[in-house]
Amino acid sequence: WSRCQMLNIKGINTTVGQEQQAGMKEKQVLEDLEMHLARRDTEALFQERPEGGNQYLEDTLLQSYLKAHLPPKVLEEVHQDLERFGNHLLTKIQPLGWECELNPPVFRQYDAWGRRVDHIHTCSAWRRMKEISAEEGLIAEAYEKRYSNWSRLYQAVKLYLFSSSSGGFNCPLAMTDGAAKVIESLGIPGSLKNAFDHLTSRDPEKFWTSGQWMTERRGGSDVANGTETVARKQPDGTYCLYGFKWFTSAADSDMALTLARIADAEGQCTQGSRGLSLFFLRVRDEEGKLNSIQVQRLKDKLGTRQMATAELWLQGARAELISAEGHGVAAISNMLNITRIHNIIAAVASMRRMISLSRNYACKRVAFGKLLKDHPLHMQTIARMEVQVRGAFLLLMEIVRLLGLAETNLASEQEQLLLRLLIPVAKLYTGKQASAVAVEAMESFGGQGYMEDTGLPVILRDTLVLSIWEGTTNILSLDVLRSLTKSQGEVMAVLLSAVQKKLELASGTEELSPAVQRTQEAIESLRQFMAAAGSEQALTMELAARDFSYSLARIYTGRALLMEHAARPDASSTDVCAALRWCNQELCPVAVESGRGSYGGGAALRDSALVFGNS
Ligand code: UCC
Repeated sequence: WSRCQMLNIKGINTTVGQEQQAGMKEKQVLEDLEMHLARRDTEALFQERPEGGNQYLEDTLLQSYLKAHLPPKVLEEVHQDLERFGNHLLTKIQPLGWECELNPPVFRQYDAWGRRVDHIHTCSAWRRMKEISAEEGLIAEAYEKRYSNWSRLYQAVKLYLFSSSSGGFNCPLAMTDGAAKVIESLGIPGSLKNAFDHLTSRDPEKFWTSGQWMTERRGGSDVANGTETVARKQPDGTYCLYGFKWFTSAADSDMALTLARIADAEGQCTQGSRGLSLFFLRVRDEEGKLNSIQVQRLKDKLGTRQMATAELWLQGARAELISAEGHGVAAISNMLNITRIHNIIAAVASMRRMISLSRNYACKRVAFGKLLKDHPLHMQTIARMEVQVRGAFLLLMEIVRLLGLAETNLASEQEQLLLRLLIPVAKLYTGKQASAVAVEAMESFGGQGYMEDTGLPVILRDTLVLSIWEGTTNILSLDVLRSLTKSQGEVMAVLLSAVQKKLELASGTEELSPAVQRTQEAIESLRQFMAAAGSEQALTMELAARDFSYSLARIYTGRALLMEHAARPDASSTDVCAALRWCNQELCPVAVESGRGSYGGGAALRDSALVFGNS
């Protein structure tokens, strides 16, 4: 029956008397089918792969931002370098990044003769990334300050382009930058001059990377109570560190900054935050021997597998005290703020990469008789992601612009306060955005997005960590409150007045008026919430911290950044469209939730009942 059916499908009539002829035709059809299947075997590519080009040249928002902000002379030089770097990324660095993914680090504890070696073997592509980082000045640029306050922004742009091709090398770079920043903020003391020179070197032979060893067995968020490592003073003034560092990223680094509690003559340590001091140490000596450190094992992580994260026993590791005693957290917060900015860079970069690939695929993939780009619903989905990444990108640029001003003593007190507030706000917001966008973009490839060898799942996996390390969303929401408390609320006044000023600027552009209006309404709601929250208990503010931080991120991004960009005389219709679309979302979730009484009396009990199902 099926044979007849097959022949009928092919239009062959099998009436009596024609069997012989039909038999020949049948043979022919079967041969055709076989041929077709055989050809499919040899045709490896039956869908075109999405491809990116020169990331810099393809990124119109980045180019228009640089054009709008950089002095012409700086722009000219930077443009040339970024165009070259974009080509370098495409032809050389991206393939190396993929090699890093395929050859994750391997840990060998003993050699063939039973000697303990604790060797972390990294692939040649990973080691090449280190050289490239030096050659490209990915850390040096920020410290040489060739372009004064614009150097930091320029460095961030290079890191943004590098990030999603770096095969995870953006992680050691984040900590290296953080360590250089700590040393710089200490005034580059003589004993750390050598380390600073290595961290900021453009010479691949000389360049060092740094670790940031903060997390111990009791966890990574509550550093004040979780740090057990003890520092014992030595006759020469150095210290020996004893403890267990539970999560040390880029464990192949040359040096590290870490926290420990100094033991007094009786061996007693001060507990809590005030007992923590900051130390510098080399991981290995000149002969490559570990500094009284044992590697217990490498972590088995969901993502960032290209990078060796280890558990380390410090068994008397020689270290130098570099903060005032008991001021370790405040000292390392300089590092944290830099690594948090790198986290924002990685978040924006991964969103940009996923959307670029999705956009490219939409121009190649045919479904239901036409290209994906001609399906309005598909394009609406990509457009929504594009608005997200645009907002996040401008928020990132705002932060590194402010950081550049602060580092060249050009920032006002208000700008410094704004920077302190925006770092946790942007880190927590973009960390969440990036995962959501990566999942959405993955879906835009259909089943192919789920295939390991397309490289897309790698981007998703590596993005998921961005809301976890360097402070989870809730920890950073509390950090937002910390910055408010420390400035006695002044930072909010600064933020709101900055928003107001920019809104006035945007009011001159007729098309932006709906967005201006929505932002005004959101600011008013935020003000009302703040006024009411002032008389509430601390618990109310704690419960509101996450929604409050989201509100700041959405209002500031919508105002500042998307509207300011769209109000430029040479703004494109896309810039205007992005600002309007951004303001179509709920800009002030904290007001909505407070209207529902979600933070009011008994909120914590209600939440607990909801979670545990108690009546
Ligand atoms: O290590 C990790 C993995 C490494 C991987 C790195 C890769 C990065 C790649 C990025 C992209 C590719 S993850 C480590 C994760 N751990 C954290 O991020 C820590 C999370 N926990 C916190 O942030 C907490 O809030 C703590 C530790 C800061 C809380 O400590 P305390 O001691 O309880 O907090 P205090 O008492 O409020 O703050 C102590 C001092 C205060 O200064 P003083 O003493 O002068 O009044 C604070 O103002 O520290 C100051 N401070 C800050 N200053 C605290 N936070 C900050 C801040 N963010 N900026 C400025």
